[in-house]
Amino acid sequence: MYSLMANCCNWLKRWREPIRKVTLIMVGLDNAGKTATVKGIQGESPEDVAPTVGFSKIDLKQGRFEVTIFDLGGGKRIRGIWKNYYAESYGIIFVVDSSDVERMEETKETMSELLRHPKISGKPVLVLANKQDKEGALAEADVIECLSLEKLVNEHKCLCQIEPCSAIMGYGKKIDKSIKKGLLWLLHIIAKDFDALHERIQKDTAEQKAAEEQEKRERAERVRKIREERERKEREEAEREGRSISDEVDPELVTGNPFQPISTVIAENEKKIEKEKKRQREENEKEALALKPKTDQDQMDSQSLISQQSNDCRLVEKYKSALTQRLEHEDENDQQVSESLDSGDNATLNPGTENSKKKAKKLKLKRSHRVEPVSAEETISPQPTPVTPLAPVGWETPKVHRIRKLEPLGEMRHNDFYGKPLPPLTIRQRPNSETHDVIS
Ligand code: G3D
Ligand code: MG
Repeated sequence: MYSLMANCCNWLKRWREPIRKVTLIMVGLDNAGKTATVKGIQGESPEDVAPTVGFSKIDLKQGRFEVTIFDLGGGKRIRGIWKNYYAESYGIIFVVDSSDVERMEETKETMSELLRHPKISGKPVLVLANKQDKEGALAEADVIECLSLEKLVNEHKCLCQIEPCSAIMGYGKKIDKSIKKGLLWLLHIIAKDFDALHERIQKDTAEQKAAEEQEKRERAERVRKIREERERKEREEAEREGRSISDEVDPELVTGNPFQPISTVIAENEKKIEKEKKRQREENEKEALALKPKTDQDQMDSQSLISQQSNDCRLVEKYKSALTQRLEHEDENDQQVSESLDSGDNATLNPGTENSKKKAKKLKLKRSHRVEPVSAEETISPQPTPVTPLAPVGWETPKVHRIRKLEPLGEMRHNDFYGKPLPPLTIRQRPNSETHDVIS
């Protein structure tokens, strides 16, 4: 009756206990059997396990505990990630390949480094001396000795339990009892001092988060500095090459949010197009303004040209009329002279009569050589002298440039087709002739 009452009290006590979330880490060298062990706990076959890349996680419920176990990769290169899980870990499961004596030293160093870590020291450690089914596997005592386990756990004040086991012996309910016993021991230790442990984990996790944030900021700062340095170099390069950096990078694109709603993008594009149109209109107006005075000037120039041309025409007309009058006047004179000549009034002719005859002859010649001005350009010089209609117009006999009499050819040098100098030309008299001939 008393024991029944005690059991009831214990059951009630446990029922009233809150559900506790506990995180555990499973570590150890690669090939020690960690994944096989985890799978066995989870109720899956531990055979044909693939090497763990990074980590795997399982969740299970054990009594009033919700347990999360992180199976962390044990390769030498990947062991660095272990420390990221130390802070939130309530306890440690360390798996040792008891059959691999050669790696005991490495196992010892790894365990020492683990227990030394400030976020691990003082926490409970379960050591699973795995692969006991294998021939030549070290017994529990030998493993303790090889790893100097007593010394290590005392140094770092870690409660420790070692369980010789075999992960491939069974899984689920048929799992190796040593594994189950070891897991229960660990959870029991954690439960015993749960509040203190929980407080520590909260504190360590907050510190780790702060450290991670700090690291993020530092990384962002490093990236910013690298980017600034790169932009500075690009600016310097652009300045050296004489091109504008704004042509290459649109600052709006860099600073703006790349994930804009489509309506915003369309509105912005419309604004840009409107701006561009406005700019073009302004430019066109400016060009039109710049062209206006030029047109006026052109008009003035053309007007002055027209007036000049009309002046020229007027001058030509004047010149023509003056010339016609002059010729008519001369014709009259000529007629008078010819009449007097025809009348045979030679006796009345004074010594100047002969001159008159010559003059008449000359005039006749002149008339036969009359030339009318063809165009203003031909007759009017660029700056014509003012011509009055009554003013006498020059009508001089055109100067005849006589071609000079050809001299007889003297000695001359000629070249042949190829440029070779030919013998000088000589003048020789033709036989039976007085004329000279040239014989080359
Ligand atoms: P790890 O996760 O620690 O790296 P694994 O180790 O769980 O991947 O196991 C590595 C190898 O050891 C596996 O074999 C696995 O089957 C085997 N193994 C795990 N536990 C035991 C055990 O208790 N006894 C024996 N004999 N073998 C075990 P493979 O051949 O798949 O590499
Ligand atoms: Mg593994």
